[in-house]
Amino acid sequence: MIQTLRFSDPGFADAFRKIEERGETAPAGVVETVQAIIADVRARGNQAVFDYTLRFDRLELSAATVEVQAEELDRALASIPTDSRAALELAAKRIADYHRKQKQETWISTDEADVLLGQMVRPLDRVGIYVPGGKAAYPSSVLMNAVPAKVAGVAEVVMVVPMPGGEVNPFVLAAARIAGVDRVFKIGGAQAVAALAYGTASIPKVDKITGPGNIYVATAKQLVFGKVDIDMIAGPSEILIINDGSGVPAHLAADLLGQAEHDELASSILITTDEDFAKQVADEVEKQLRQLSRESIARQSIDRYGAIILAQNLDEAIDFSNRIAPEHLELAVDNPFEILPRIRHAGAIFMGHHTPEAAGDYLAGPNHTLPTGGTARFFSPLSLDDFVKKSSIVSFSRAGLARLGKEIVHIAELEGLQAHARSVSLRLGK
Ligand code: HSO
Ligand code: ZN
Repeated sequence: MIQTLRFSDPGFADAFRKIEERGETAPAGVVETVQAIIADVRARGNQAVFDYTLRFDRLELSAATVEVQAEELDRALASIPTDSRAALELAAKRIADYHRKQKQETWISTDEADVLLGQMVRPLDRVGIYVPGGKAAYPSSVLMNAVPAKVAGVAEVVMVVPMPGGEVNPFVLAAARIAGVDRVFKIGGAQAVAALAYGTASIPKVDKITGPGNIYVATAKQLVFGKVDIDMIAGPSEILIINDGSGVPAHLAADLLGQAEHDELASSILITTDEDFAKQVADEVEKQLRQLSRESIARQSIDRYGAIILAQNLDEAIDFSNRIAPEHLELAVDNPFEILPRIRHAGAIFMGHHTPEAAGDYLAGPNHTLPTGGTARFFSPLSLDDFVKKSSIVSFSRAGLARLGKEIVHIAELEGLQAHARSVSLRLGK
C-alpha cells in the first residue's frame, strides 16, 4: 500500500530523505569502468566499439554493418500499422510547432556610442542522439530529441541505439525516419557515447550528445562533457500532484502509476488537502497496480518512493512543491491558474483535471526531457536552445572607437596589458 504521510509525522523527514536520495550514488566501479571504455574507444576506435558491442549486446558488427541503411529505415516506417504512423506523425508535428515558437532570432543594433552590436544564432553542425534499447526504447524520446534538433536547423542528426542480439523496436526506427534523423548506428552504452564524442572511422564526431540512458550512459556523458556538449544529467524521474479534493481519485492514481511504471527508482507523490480523497487514491493505486503489465516495476517504485501527503491547506502544498522542484507537476485542482503564479520551480506544469502528464509525454508539444531530482531550480526542459549556439557581433566605427577608446586604454593600463592599450591608441592616432 502506498504510504500516507503528514508533515507532523515524526518519521516524515526520514521517509522523505529516502525518496530524495534515491539513485544518487552510482554503484561502485561504474566511473572506472566507463573511463576505461572511453580510453579504449579513443585508442582503438571502431574495433573497441565493435568489441564492446559483441560483449555487451551479443552483436557482431563491422564497418560494413554498424550503420542502419536508409532502406532499412524506410522499411521500418512501412512496416508499422498506419494508425501508429499517424499518431507518431501527429506527435512530431505538434512537437515541431511548439519548438518553432522557441526560436531566437539573430539581432543587430547600434547603441548610443555608435557601436554596432549583435548576437548571431547558429544551429550546431552535428548532434548525436542516444536512444536506449530494451526496457526504455521509446519512440517518443526519439521525436523529443530529433525533432527540435531538426527545427533548429542542425545539419546532421546522428542517432545511436543498441540492438541487443540484433533486435530493435521498429517504432524507434520509424520515429527516427519521421523525425528526419540522418544516420542511425547500431551501438549503445558508454562505447557509443565515447564514439560520438571522439569519432571513429565509422562514427562521426558530434558537437552535442542528448538523450536518456542508463547509469553507464549517463556517466559517459558526464565524462565527455567539455569535449562535446551534453543535454543534462537525468536522474530517476518523478511526479508531484497537488490536489484540493476536486477531481477523480482513479485519474490521479493512474497518473501516479504512469510515473511508477517507468522505473523502480521513479517517485510518485500526491499532496492533497482532502483526507477522504487521499484514501480513495490509495485504494485505487492498489487496484490499478494489479492491472499493469509492468506491475512489478511500478509496485517497487510505489512501495519505496511513492507517497500521499496530507497537507493542511494549498499553501502548504505549494511550499512543499517549490521545495522539491519536481520534474513533473500536476495541478489537479479546481482552479490551477489561480495557483500557477506561486509555482517557482518545476520542469513541466500540467494544469487542471484534463491534463494528465502522459499528454505531455507524447504529443502536447513541449519536450518531455525535463530536469529531475530538484534540478528544476536551475535547469530548463530540453528546447531549441539546446541545438543552437550564439556568437557576439561587435563593430566600432572610427567615431565610436574615438568615443570609448579612452576608457578601453584606461582599463588595459590598469591591467598592465600594454598591447591591449596600444591596439586602441594606434588606431586613434595617439
Ligand atoms: N515520462 C518520461 C517520458 C516518457 N514517458 C516517454 C513515456 N514515454 C520522462 O519524462
Ligand atoms: Zn512517461
